[in-house]
Amino acid sequence: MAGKKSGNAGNNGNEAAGSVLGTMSGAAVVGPDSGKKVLPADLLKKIVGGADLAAAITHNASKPDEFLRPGDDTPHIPDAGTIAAPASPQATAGTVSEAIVSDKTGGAATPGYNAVGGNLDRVRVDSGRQALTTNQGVAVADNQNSLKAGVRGPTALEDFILREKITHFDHERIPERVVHARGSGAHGYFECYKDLSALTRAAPFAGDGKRTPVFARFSTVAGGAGSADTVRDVRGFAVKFYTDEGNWDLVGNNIPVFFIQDAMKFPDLVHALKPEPHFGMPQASSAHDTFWDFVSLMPESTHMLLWQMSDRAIPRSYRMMQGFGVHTFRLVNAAGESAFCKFHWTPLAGTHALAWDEAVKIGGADPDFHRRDLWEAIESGHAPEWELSLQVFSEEQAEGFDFDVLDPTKLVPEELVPLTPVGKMVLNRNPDNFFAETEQIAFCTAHIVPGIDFSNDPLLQGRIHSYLDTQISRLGGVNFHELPINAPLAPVHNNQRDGMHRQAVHRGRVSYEPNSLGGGCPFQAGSAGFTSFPQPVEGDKVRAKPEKFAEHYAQARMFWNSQSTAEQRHIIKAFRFELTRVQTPAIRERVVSLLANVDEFLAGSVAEGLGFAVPDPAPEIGPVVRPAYAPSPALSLTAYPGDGSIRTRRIAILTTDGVDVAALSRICDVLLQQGAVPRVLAPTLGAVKGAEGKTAGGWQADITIEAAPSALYDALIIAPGEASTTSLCENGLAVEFVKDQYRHCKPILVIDTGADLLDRAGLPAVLPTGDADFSLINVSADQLDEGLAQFIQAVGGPRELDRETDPPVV
Ligand code: HDE
Repeated sequence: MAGKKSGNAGNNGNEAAGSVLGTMSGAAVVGPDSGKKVLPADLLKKIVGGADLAAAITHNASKPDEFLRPGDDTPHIPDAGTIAAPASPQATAGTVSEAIVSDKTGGAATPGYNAVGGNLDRVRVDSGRQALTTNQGVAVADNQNSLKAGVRGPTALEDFILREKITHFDHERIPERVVHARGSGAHGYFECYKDLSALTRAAPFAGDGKRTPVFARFSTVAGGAGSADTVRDVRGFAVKFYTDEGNWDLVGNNIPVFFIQDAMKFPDLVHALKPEPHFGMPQASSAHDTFWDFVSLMPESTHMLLWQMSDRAIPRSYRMMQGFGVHTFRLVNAAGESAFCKFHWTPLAGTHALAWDEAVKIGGADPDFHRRDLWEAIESGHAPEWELSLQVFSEEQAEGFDFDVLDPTKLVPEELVPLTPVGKMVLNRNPDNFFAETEQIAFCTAHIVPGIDFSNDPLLQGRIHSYLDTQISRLGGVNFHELPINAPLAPVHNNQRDGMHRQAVHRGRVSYEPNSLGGGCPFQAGSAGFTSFPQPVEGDKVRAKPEKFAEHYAQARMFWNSQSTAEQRHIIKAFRFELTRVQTPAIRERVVSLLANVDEFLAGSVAEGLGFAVPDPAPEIGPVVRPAYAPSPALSLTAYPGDGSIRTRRIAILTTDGVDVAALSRICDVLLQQGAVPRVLAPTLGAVKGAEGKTAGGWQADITIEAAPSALYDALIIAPGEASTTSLCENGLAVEFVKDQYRHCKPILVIDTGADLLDRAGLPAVLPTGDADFSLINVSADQLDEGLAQFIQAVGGPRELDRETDPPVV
């Protein structure tokens, strides 16, 4: 073709085509008159069109843009790549035979369209009314017997059906996540309240009321995939936004700070946290020597340790915990202006926690407690919601802070930078398939979109590498982005090719850029694409931390001082529990020496429980200025009580034969109207009989007292009925049930004779302080409605933590 114009008038292309036809020696010429090299029209279009495209792009016009010249503006954003429009679809085809259609091939690619992305409809499967087949689509006649040589003989090697089935089964498992293995997730959407384009050009914030589909996954950190949900642990809070400018993953936790300041220490932290390598224990728990050995030598962990020992680490529900992006991020608007930003998720249901004793008991009674809770809430139409708020601050403001905003062991107090609500997330659809969606979803901090950028937080910088890398082994190769749950809704077009499990069928011969044979496509987007914020960088190449990173205790103290008395009590008890399980005395003492830098009472109380005097405070790292912070009320769980509703709250109603049927019906009706989940518990399953021996208005026991202990319920009602109460008083399980409800500070409503069970359980009528216990409600039969109203208020409010004594009296 060199030196020749192609596709010009008067040239039907046959002549030119002659020299470029082939894959090597030239394709067979077909046509009505092959002697005259008359070519099929499609082939002509491909050859001539391709040559025209190549000729249209005479040189690489983007080249000069690659260089920064004196006086050039930064950020340096190149122009979009040059493209040329093909004269026909054939001009960019890999093969003209794409016009030949079969049931399998379908037609040719739609120009500019990648069918791998998009919604999940393209891969949904339902087998209703379908026969069983092999993976090759061959119908299976007998799914009961393997193929044998004689009915009592050996199995034949040729049994391809058995072998395919067993082989697939043998390979069903994939590696679990190295951390955050245990988790659960759901689909939903993010809705932006107001256009935020002045602040960021990020797609989810690009319009009033704009909705972006999301998938959120909540998780624990330490345990394996089969571990219990309610262990004491940090919770992961990861959200994938399928924005129209690509996927953005906000991979956060339910605690706003972290243990370490540099990615270099993450493998050490996780090795220390995970089961000890010699005997593989303990599962899903930080209460062992290696964890506390490590963190006690890492004073920067102190702040996070206080959060981890607080009730944050035993949430009542995934739906009732906050989420935090942890690191400082950047927002960038279309003009290239940038501000720093911290991300906060706040649950509309309020922040609520379990009692430690309760969390331990739930671990045995229902290890799937949080997974079930999320699933059931969505299934019953109570879609959980979180509000997203931003803390936005400038670089100049950040320089004035007492701490370094690049240090992930520090938070930005709300008193310094208030929260601005910007939108809400609603999770309203459960996955169809746990493995395909929740397990295969691949979150990655490197997944950001135009308008969002990283800060230089050294922990974040390391994460940018880690997540993509880990998915390669977890999901079996570099094409995990094509898994349906990971595929963006935004179109994907690039020159990345091949690799394990590739699904895309790329058309054409071009897989490089720049090109002319593909008309220059896919082309670099220039200012329409992602550009990194041009943050100036200075200084020597060095392995070190900035000075402000050396102060470790001021914010730990702020957190401690911001907790309610009950929360402080729980923190002390958690430290005592964990350190009691630590076997090495020197490690226990080292931890307390960190606490001695935070608060005298805290350190003293922990030390007392461990049977030693408070050691000297851990030595200072160097000359550091320790700022003094006022308590920050927002750091207490009590700051977010929720809307007081009892929707989705699980209420146990203890009954047995002889129950007052009318009262039971009324109780259930009222609770259902409130959106609560009443559960009738009785010693055995089956109909619960009323006083006259009749079936209780159709009420059946939902579950037995034995099968669903107290810890699984938010509150308790002891239904009235003389015979019923008498028999429950003789049932040790029922008595234990009542005691646990009291010990876990939950509301209890007793009606009429039900009060006998309170006496039998030895519950004090007033709080240890001598004040009335408004969550222990005792009414006569004719006051049922008033009692229920008070009960509903108590369930919707905080637990009656003033019941707690050390040791518990009940
Ligand atoms: Fe992660 N983290 N992490 N992490 N992380 C992973 O990625 C890592 C950190 C967080 O539901 C892994 O897909 C490094 C902070 C969540 O699938 C891995 C460092 C925060 C999830 C990884 C951190 C998190 C992960 C394991 C320090 C809160 C679960 C499997 C430099 C802001 C996401 C995987 C899900 C998962 C690495 C620290 C949150 C190995 C190297 C800080 C919520 O890539």
